Amino acid sequence: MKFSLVSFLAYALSVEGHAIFQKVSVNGADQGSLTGLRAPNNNNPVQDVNSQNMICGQSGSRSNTVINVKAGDRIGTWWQHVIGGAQFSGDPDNPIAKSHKGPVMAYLAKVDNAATASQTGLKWFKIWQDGFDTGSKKWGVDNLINNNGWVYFNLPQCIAPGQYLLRVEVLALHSAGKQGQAQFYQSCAQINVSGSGSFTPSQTVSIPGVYSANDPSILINIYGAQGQPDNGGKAYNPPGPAPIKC
Ligand SMILES: *[C@@H]1O[C@H](CO)[C@@H](O)[C@H](O)[C@H]1NC(C)=O
Ligand SMILES: [Cu+2]
Repeated sequence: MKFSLVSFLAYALSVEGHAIFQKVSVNGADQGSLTGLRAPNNNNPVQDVNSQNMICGQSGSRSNTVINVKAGDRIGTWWQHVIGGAQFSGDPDNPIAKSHKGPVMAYLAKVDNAATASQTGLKWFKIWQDGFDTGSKKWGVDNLINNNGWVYFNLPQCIAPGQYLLRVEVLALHSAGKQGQAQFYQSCAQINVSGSGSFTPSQTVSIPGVYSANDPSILINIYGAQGQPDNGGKAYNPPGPAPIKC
């Protein structure tokens, strides 16, 4: 019963502590608020893994811009509590509530025109993830908070040139001990990749479809015996496929 009390308290304290992926940087160059993004305009999580909102979040803003990048570039994605940043001065839940432990993951899907392509029926592959470090006891979300809302990763050098949707996802597991209570936050960036790579994935996944509500990475109690959010010291395997290796 201790476990459920702890997760209940974590939920009750953090019910408003959500976040939105709302800005991209490329090798440190800030692209501007909502530029090149398909992003929700509220910070409510998606909790139904079969919802179309799992793709790029609840429909909100949609940019006409496609961001030019090179394979291998260092991409930054910026997460804040509400669009624009903190909800109010001193907002303790910016960039996201500290309770919202969980992984951060990035997927790509090839499209003909990233500004106009439909986001349904695409073939996604994972390029990066930050799960849980059993040594430091830090989750991907902890690293996001420590970087003031920025999450950085490199676009794989091998990916083929062309346009893609880049979907970046935070999965908050603070209440995930109960089915349907894991919280998914995601937006998609519209990117045009140049380079000389030729990688095309041999295996892809559908979104929605890649996750199930009872996936052991999604229906999970992350609290140890003292109520600490360390997955009981065990390794954590983020849901979905492994990131590609170049
Ligand atoms: C995508 O990048 C290529 C290579 O740099 C460029 O020729 C093309 O115009 C770009 N397309 C868009 C839509 O920006
Ligand atoms: Cu939340």
